[in-house]
Amino acid sequence: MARFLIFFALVLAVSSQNDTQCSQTGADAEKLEDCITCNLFKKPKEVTIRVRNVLTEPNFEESLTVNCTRFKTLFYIMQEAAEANRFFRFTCKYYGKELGFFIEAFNDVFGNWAEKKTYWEILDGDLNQTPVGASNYVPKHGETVTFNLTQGGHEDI
Ligand code: B12
Repeated sequence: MARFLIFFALVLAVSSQNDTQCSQTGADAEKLEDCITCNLFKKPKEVTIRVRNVLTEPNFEESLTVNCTRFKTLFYIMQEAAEANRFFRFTCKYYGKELGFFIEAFNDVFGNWAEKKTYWEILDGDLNQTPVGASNYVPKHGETVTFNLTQGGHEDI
């Protein structure tokens, strides 16, 4: 019985240590990258977010992997990325419960639909446009989601 209790205490200690690592806020990218294992009782989920602008000067492309995310939808995982690295800070507009948030800018680089027909499209791991926005999209474990500044509308426009 005593052995069982010691084992259980050890499991709890390891699990809560990982949980603290995995759920820290304001962590820098290096610390997040160190967080390789998840809480023993949670499934690991790792999502890479890529932000790509080859349309306007200065061009840039940055990626960040969020390990052990505790969130389901892309919008919250984006917040973890923004906490880890200021490059991933974004601006958005809320359109209500159904559509959720429209992503207007990364790092203060805005799409300009009205004048130039540009916007930040969201691409899944196969580089296809996601059928829903950031608030409803649920990335898979290991998926890379790309935000690409593009020109022209999506399929049904
Ligand atoms: C025009 C349009 C766009 C334009 C909006 C340009 C503009 N600002 O005017 C552009 C090309 C930028 C666009 C982008 C996207 N869109 Co769109 N879009 C439409 C479309 C064809 C018409 C919307 C409209 O004008 N309604 C009429 C006006 C009067 O009503 P409104 O409420 O003011 O409309 C606004 C919102 O719909 C908003 N908007 C447009 N798309 C999206 C997507 C999201 C997630 C949000 C929050 C808001 C939003 O822009 C409209 C104009 O301000 C609808 C389909 C439809 N027929 O409704 C799809 C639609 C709304 N879009 C859709 C999607 C998926 C996207 C993208 C996520 C695609 C992608 N993977 O990149 C991106 C958004 C990415 C991001 N940065 O967040 C889906 C949403 C599905 C869902 N339940 O989440 C729809 C329903 C099309 C579909 N195939 O099902 N879109």
